[in-house]
Amino acid sequence: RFSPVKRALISVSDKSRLIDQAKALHERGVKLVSTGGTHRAISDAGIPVKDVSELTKFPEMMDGRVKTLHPMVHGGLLGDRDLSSHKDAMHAHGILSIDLLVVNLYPFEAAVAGGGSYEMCVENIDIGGPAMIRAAAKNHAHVAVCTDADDVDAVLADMDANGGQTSGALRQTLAAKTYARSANYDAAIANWFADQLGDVPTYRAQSGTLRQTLRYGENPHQTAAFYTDGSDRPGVATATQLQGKELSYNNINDTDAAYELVAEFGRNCSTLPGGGAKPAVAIIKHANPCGVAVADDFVTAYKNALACDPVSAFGGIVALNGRLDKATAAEILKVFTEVVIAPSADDDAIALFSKKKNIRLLIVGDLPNPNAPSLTQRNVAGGILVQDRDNGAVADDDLKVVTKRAPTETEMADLRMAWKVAKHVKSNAIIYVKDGATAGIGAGQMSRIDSARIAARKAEDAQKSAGWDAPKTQGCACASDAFFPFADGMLAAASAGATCVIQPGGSIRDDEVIAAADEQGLAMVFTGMRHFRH
Ligand code: 93A
Repeated sequence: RFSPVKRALISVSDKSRLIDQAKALHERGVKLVSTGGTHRAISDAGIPVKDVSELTKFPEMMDGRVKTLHPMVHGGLLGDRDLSSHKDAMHAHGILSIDLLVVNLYPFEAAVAGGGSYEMCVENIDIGGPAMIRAAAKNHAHVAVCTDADDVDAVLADMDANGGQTSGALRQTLAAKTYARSANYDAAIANWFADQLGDVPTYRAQSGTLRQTLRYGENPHQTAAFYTDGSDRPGVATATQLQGKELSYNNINDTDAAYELVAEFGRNCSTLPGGGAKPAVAIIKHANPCGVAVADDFVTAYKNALACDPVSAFGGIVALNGRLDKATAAEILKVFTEVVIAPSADDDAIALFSKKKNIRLLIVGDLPNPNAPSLTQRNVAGGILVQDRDNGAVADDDLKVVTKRAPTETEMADLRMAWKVAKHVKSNAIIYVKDGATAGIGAGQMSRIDSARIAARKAEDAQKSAGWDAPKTQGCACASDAFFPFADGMLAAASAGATCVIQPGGSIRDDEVIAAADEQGLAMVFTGMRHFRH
């Protein structure tokens, strides 16, 4: 159904496109009404416009907190033009109908992102704007509502195509968009309050801005979309894609896993604060790492990560903690790879990639801080589980040697690395590390001993494919994401060649496990913290 547009109320904080659009509406014979600052801007541009206080016969007051919260405004937005009782009420009270509402809200999200004070953020909570857009959207049978400048373009085009009227289909779409906007706006406010209270999940609300409708979800019969959450956490959501096909749902999920993991090793970016960490590379498949390595240069780190499980790395995601150079790009291009993500890339590396059109190259600018608080959410039937992201880290001083033998310095370095990787592997997780590279990863098994065996088998497979004399697990460090409930899992690691173990401890059979470790001459440290990832 088509609706004429005779009167528009415009009240916008972001005035960047205001004048052109007000002019376009005026040229189409639309009468304009506006609030304080918006009114000033439009009339300064020489376009006829009424002040909303002429409608309400009430001045704007309380620093603008009360300007449109009035029956003259809300009656004009909400009155059903098809109902005689509504028309009678409008007539009796002299309420003029408003057919088009153009509002963008006080920039609350920007105030928070810009580090605004508590008072400034509170003052940027828009009350009148959301009330109006929700009213207009409810009455979308007659009223069109624009919550950003693109919507105004759409309305103008719709009017031009339909003799100055708006179509029911567009008004309905705009109404849907309006409620998504107002829900997200309120969610941003709720989340800010939760932050003020110390980042407790209890008062969190889901909030997001549509970034991209995805071709499909985890499987082709599932629909999917990608939302940004408004946080400034560097990662796949904030990345610039320099080339390659559109990212899929699984690509985004895996790329996130890769980047969060590689960030654990710190920034290898001379231009960023604390950017002196060693080059680290992680290769991810199905959200689990199949190889991680730290080295003096990225080529070596990539080769060592790849050597852990070259079969699984096929079609994988590669993440770097520093600038992608040409030599590393050339190595990566030898293996079929879906996505490469890094803080930055050299021009000649980018040029090399451009010859392989399908591979996606993402540049982020920075790495996420692995210790920063944020939330994870997961749906269960009838509910949502919310928790702090696992940003736990164990300080060296908190590592407790529990065996007769303490790890050597080299063992300790590999233990620490194995523990970092373990946090990013689905439970049950067993990780073997030798000389700064994973030697075997056992992920996602229902029993810990199976993960230990799978990690050992991966190392044997890698040995065969590379033609080494022995698997890299000989003399390796082993990490377990949670305690060994029995000695058997730990002994499986020992028989694969591990000489030292890192694990949370805390089993009622810790004594047995420690005794078995001592018997094997293993060195074992307890972290006191576990890293389940399900
Ligand atoms: O302070 S408010 O919550 N109270 C209101 O009555 C009200 N009416 C419109 N904020 C209100 N607005 C908002 O003012 C709009 O959503 C828009 O963001 C802004 C435009 O103000 P101005 O035209 O004075 O620049």
